[in-house]
Amino acid sequence: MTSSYPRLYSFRRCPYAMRARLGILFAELQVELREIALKNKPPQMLAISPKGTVPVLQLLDGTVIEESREIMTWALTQQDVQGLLAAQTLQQANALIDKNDNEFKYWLDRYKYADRHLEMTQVEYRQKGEVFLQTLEELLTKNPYLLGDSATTADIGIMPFIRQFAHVNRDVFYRLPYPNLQRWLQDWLSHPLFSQAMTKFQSWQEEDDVVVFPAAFIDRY
Ligand SMILES: N[C@@H](CCC(=O)N[C@@H](CS)C(=O)NCC(=O)O)C(=O)O
Repeated sequence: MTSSYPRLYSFRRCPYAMRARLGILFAELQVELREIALKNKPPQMLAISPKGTVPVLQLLDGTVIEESREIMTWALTQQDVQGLLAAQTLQQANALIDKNDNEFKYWLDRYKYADRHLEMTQVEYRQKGEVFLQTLEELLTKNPYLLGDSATTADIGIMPFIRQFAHVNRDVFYRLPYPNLQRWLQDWLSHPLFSQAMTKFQSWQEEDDVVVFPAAFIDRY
């Protein structure tokens, strides 16, 4: 079936895909969502993006965007009512996301799957990850959001990864000395757009009707 929306291949629990969905929600756009299973990627997705990672966005003109940060930025470039791409913080936001993706994610994966990486203990992996948590804590000591009084791409681009880190062991996370980060994460977890980003969908099948995401816009939050 042809659709009049850009098409997003997504996986609910993937933090990169969460980043893309949050970008789309904050931009107040709608896309056609195809939920996939990582173990059974649809050939239609692999045909447009052979590297096989989610998220992937295909625009109406056929352009394919296959990096989560680019999808988030594309969405907010279409419309950015809340100023997440504010020029004065953009460079800093990109630097923080770089740190997240290139350094923190490495330790996060090892902390999460310490039993598969026996070079260090789980506590050591956690402590390596905490270096980034300390950076964020320091920023959040000054401001309610990472880079000021309102959300930027740094917040929505990084939050899904901090959530994953916290969820390795919530008791441990909430006992760590990062009260501002803990408050920030809690606020994001209860944010209506985050709840919307985590809507559950069945895995897409070719014969399915188009799933529009979001199905409706949230008026107030
Ligand atoms: N740099 C990519 C990374 C995306 C990524 O690694 N996604 C994971 C899921 S969270 C994936 O699709 N992995 C492929 C697989 O597990 O087969 C981005 O930012 O979009």
